[in-house]
Amino acid sequence: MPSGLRDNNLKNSRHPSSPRWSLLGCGALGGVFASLLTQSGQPTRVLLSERHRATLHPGIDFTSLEGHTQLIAIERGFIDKPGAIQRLLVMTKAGQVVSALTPLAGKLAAGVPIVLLHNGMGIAEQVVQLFPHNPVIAGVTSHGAMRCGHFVFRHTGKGETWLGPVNDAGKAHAHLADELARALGQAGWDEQILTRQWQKLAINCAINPLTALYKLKNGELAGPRFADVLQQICVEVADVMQAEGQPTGSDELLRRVMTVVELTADNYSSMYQDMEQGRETEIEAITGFLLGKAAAHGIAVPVNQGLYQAVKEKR
Ligand code: KPL
Repeated sequence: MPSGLRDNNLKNSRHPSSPRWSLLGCGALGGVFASLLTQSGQPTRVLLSERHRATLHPGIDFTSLEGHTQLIAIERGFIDKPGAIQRLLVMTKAGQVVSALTPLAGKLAAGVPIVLLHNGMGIAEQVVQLFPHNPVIAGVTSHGAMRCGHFVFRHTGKGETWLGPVNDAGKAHAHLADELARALGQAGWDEQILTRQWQKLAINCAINPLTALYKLKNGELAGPRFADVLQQICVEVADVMQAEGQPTGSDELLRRVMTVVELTADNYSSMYQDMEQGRETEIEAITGFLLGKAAAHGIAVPVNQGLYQAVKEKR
C-alpha cells in the first residue's frame, strides 16, 4: 500500500468527531481541496455522478506545492444516493453548479450548509432559491490547480480563500472558514463577500480570457504588451462595480490583478485549461455576468465585450 494511503487513513481516525465534508465537483481545484482537507485530517467524501461508477480510481494522485506526490485515499459517494450529508462544498465549474445540485433539491436536510467555490457570479442567488432551508455560503479562492490526468491533480499556486454568507442562515457558519484554513494554511470569513466576489470577478475578467485566447501562462501578462488592455478591462469593471454599489478605483483593481499575475505566474488559468481540453469555459459566469450588469446600467464595456465574443467564437 502506498504510504500516502496509510498516512491519511491514520489521520482520519485521529479526528473521529470531525463532521464530514461532501465535495461536489472533483475538477482541478476540487481535487486539490479534497486532498488538502483529507491531509489535514478532515474526513472528505467526493460525490460523483453515476456515470463515473465504471471509472473508479483507487485514490487521488496528488502533487503538493512542494512537489511531493502521494496517493490519497478518498471516500466516494454518488449524487443519486448520497447518504447523509453534513456539509456540502460545491466546486464544479460555474455553469454546472445548478445542474449538479438539482438532484439534491428537496433531499438535503434543512440546515446543512452549502459552500459555493467557483469562478464568476450570479449563481448563488439561484442556489438560495433551490435550497430555501439551507445556509448558503459563497467563497472566492485564488489557489492554482491543474488536472494532469484521471484523478491526478497538482497544487500549482498558494492563494487566498474567503467565505461569507449569501443568506441570513449562512451567517452562523463562520467556523467553516477556520476549518478550511486548517487545510489551506489560510482562509478568512468576510460578511461582505459580495465585494470580494466582484474583486475576484475583475481578476478573472482580466486574466482568464487573455491567457486562454493567447495561450499564455498567467505571468506572461506582466509585460508591456498587455498593460493597456489590462487597464481598460479594469476601468470597465470599476465602472460597473460603481453602478452596482461597489465603488472601487480601476487602479486598485489593476493592482489586485497584477498581484495575482505575479503570484500565479507559472500557472495556466482555468479558462486556458478548459479551452485547451475542449471543455466549456466559464466565460458566461465571468465576463458574461459583467456584460449583463453593464447592459442593465447602460454602461459601455467594449473591451470586455470583445474578449467575450472572441472566447465564444473560439469554441
Ligand atoms: O482564478 C483563477 C483561474 O485560473 O480561474 C486565477 C486566479 C486567475 C488563477 O489562475
